[in-house]
Amino acid sequence: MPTEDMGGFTFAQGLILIVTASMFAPSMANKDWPHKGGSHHPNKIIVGGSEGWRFNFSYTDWAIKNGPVYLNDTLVFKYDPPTDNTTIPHNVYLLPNHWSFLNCNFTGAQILADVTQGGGDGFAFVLKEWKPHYFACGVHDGAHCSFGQMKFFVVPFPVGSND
Ligand SMILES: [Cu+2]
Repeated sequence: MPTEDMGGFTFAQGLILIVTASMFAPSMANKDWPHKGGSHHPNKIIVGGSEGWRFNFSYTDWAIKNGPVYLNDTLVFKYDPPTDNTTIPHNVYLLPNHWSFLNCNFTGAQILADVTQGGGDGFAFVLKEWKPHYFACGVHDGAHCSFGQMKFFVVPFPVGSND
């Protein structure tokens, strides 16, 4: 039937529009995308820089100042394991969505690293997916997230091909 054909065609066109729009969105947010004159070498980024992963440091500010991240970049979380009572333990969770991020709600969150995994060279997480990644510390029922600013999100940009 012509009507159904028309409806299917329109739906397909709509999908193409959505996909095309989302493909070009990063180029508007980031002048460096896609990289020109060479491929992107994956970076290793220490979360918080010399501050590491700790209580009472704005990782949202840090993430903004750090600039764009790209697919296959590695985020490294460094925090001391709880060796004695003087060390405040931390961990790393991936929150499922923006609402859980805003509210520091860990329902459905995925633990990436426990309190022992931030020692030494730190816990390394490779950004493999083109989507928002919501990171947070889940210690004390999310108190480090809510009151200690231990949360941030990044959207790794795809890497442009060589020109
Ligand atoms: Cu913490």
